[in-house]
Amino acid sequence: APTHLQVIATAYILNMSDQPQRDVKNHLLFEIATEVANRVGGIYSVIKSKAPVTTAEYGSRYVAIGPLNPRSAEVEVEEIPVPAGTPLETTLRSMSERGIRWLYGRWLIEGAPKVLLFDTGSAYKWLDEWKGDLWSVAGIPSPAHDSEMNETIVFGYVVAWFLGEFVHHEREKAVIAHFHEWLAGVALPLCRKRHIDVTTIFTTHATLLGRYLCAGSVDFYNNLQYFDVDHEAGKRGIYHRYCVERAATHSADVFTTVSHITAYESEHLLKRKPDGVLPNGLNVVKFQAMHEFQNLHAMAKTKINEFVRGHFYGHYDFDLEKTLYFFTAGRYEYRNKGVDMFIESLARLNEKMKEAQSDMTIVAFIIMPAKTHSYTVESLKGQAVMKSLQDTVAQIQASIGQRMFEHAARYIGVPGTEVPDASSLMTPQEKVLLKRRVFALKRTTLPAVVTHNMENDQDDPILNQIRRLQLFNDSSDRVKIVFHPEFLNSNNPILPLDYDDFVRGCHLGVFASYYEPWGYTPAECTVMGVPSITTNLSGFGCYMDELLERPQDSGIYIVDRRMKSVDESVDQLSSCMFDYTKKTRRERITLRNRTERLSPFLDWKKLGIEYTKARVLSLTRAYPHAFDGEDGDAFDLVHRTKLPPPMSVPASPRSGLMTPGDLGSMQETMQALNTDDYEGFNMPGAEDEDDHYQPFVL
Ligand code: G6P
Ligand code: 1S3
Repeated sequence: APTHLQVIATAYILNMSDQPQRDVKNHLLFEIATEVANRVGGIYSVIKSKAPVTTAEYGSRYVAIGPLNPRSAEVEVEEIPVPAGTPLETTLRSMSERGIRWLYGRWLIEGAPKVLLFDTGSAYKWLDEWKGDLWSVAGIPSPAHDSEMNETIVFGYVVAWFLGEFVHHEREKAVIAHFHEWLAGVALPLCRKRHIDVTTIFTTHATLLGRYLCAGSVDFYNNLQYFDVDHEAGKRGIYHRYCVERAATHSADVFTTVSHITAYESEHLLKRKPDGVLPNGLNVVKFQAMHEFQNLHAMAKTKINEFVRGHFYGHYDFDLEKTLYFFTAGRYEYRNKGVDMFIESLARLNEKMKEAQSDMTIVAFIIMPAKTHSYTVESLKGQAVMKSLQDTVAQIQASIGQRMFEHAARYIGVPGTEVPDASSLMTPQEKVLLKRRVFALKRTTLPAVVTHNMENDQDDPILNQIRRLQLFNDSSDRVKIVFHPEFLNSNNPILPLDYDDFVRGCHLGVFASYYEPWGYTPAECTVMGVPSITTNLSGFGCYMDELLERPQDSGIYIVDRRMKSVDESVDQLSSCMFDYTKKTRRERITLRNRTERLSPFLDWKKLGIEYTKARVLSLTRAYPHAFDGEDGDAFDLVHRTKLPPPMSVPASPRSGLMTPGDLGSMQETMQALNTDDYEGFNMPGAEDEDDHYQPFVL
C-alpha cells in the first residue's frame, strides 16, 4: 500500500507549469498558530485582539487554523457547517475520508473569525513516517521523547497536507498562509519542498535560543553576533527545535518579527534579516469621556483596598489614602521578565522611602503562576476576619440607625431631648461583639509575602530573593510585598478581580524585562490609562521610545538595561518608582489621562496595516507578474482596506503619522524588492560587525 506521503505526492505536489494564474486581489488568508482559540500566552492575545480588523478586511476569506484542544474549543468555538460546494468542503471531506478529524466553527470573540482546528491525535499513526520525511527533505532530526516536537511535526504535516490539497481544488484565488512561531512552523519547509502554490509569511514572536540564552547568565545582547548557534542549541538539548525554527524562517516568502530588537536578534540567531516588523496591537475600547476610565480606576482600587485590609489584618497601620499599588505580572520567567530586578529595586525603594521618612506606603504585587497546593490558611483567614468585622459593623450600624430614628420620632417637645446621648447609642452587647471581632484581628506573625502554599517553597527564586532582602512586610517597611502565584479572575476567593480590573485599580505596572520581544503587559496598562515602567530591551519599550519625544511625560518610563550595569539599572528603576511616590493625587490623575491618550498608537486599527503590508509583499514575491502594469499596483491592496482612523487625538508623537512598520521599511522592501534592509537596532558592537549574511533570495 502506498504511504501517506506517496498519496500526497502523486495527487498534490504540482508541477510548476501546472500552476494556475491566481487572482491576487481577492486572495484568501489562512493564519496558522497553535494558540488559535487556545490560550497559552501572547500569541493568543495577538490573534484574538487582531480578529476584528482582520475580519473587517477579509470577511469570509479569512480562516484561522490551529490544533484542536477540546477543552478550550468547547467554550470558545461554536461549530458551524463548512460552506457547501467550496474547495474547503472538498478538501476537508477528503481529509476526513483518510481519518483526519477537525472542527470548523466560529470563534466566539469580537470579529467572530472562522476557525479550523485539526485534531492532531487523529494523525499520530503517521508520526514515524513524517519524522523520516522531515529528516530527508529538511535535514531536521526528531528525538523520540520530545512530545512537543512530535506535536509540532504532526500539526505541521496536517497543515501542509491541507494547504496542498486546498490549492489543488481552489484554482482561482491566491492563498496566503501566515504562520506564527516555530510551533506552527513545520509546514513552511514542506510548502516550499512540495511547491505548494501558496505564498507564505512566518512571524516569530521570540527566538528559541534567545529565550534560553537570556534565562541563563550570559551577556546576551553584547554577544549576539558571536554565538555558535548550533553548538548553543545542542548544549541546551533544543537543536531539533531550533532546526524547525530556522527552516521555517528560511522557507517563508516573507519573514517578520514583532519588534526591531527581535529583528536584530533573529538576524543573528536565525541568520535571516526580517523583511519587516509587525508590532502587536490591542483592540482598544475607547470611552466617550475621560472620567469614565478614571472612575473605573477608583472602583477597582476599592476592591484591592478590601483585599489589602484583610491581607494585612493585625498590621494594618497604614493609610489607604496614602497607599499606592505597584505590580508586575506575566509568565513565571524570573530573569527574562525582570522579576529579579523588580524585587531588588523594591528593596532599594524601601530604603529610600524610610530615609526620606515618607508617609506613603507601596503594596507591590507579583502576579505570576507557579506550582502551588492551595491558598494559605492565613490569607483566607485574613479576608474572613475582615469580612466578619465588616458584617458586625454593618449590623450595629443598622441598629444604631434604628434607635436614633425611634428616639427622634418620639420627640414631644422636651428641650434637650432632640438628639440621643452618643454614649448610649451602642448597647453593652454590641460593644462586646465589636471587641470580639477586633480581638480576632490579633496575630503574632507578620503578613505573609505569598498568598499560597508553594509546591517548592524553598527553591522558589522569587521567595528566596524576598528572604535575602528581608522584605517581610514589617510595620516599618514602606514597601510591602504580595506574591500571588496564580493568575487572577473574578472568582478568586481573596482578590476577586479579573486581571484587567486589577490593572485598572493599580497605580503603576513595572515590567523590568531582560528578554521581551514585544511585551503585552505594559501595552495593556497604557490602553487602560495606567502608567508603566518597561525597559529598552523590550519591543514595546523601544517602540514607545521611537515614537515619543518624552515618553516619561505620558507615563511610559523606560529603564536602560542596555548601556547601564545591572546595579545602575536597579538604581534607575528604584529612583523612578520613588519619584512616582512623590506625586500628588492630582498629578497621578493627570498622568493617567496622558497615558490613556497613547492608546490609538497601540490600536490594531493603526498597527493592522503592517500585517497588510506584509501580505502584499508576500503576494508580490510569489506572483510578481500580477503586479505588472497600471492596474497592478501593490499599494492598491493596502489602500483598499479602509480602516477607520483612531478615535481620539493622540499625544504628540515624534514623527507624525509614522507607523512602526515604516521604521521596519516594509514599504521600502516593497518598492525595491531587491533590498534586504530594515532599520536595525544600534546594539553594542552592531555598527562594527560585518554584514556577512546573505539576503533571502526569491
Ligand atoms: C480617579 C477618580 C477620582 C479618585 C482618583 C484616585 O481619578 O475619578 O475620584 O480620587 O481616581 O486616584 P489615586 O491615584 O489616588 O488612586
Ligand atoms: C511572546 O510571548 P512571551 O511572553 O514568551 O510573544 C508575545 C506576543 O507577540 C510577546 O508580547 C512577548 O514579548 C513574547 O514573549
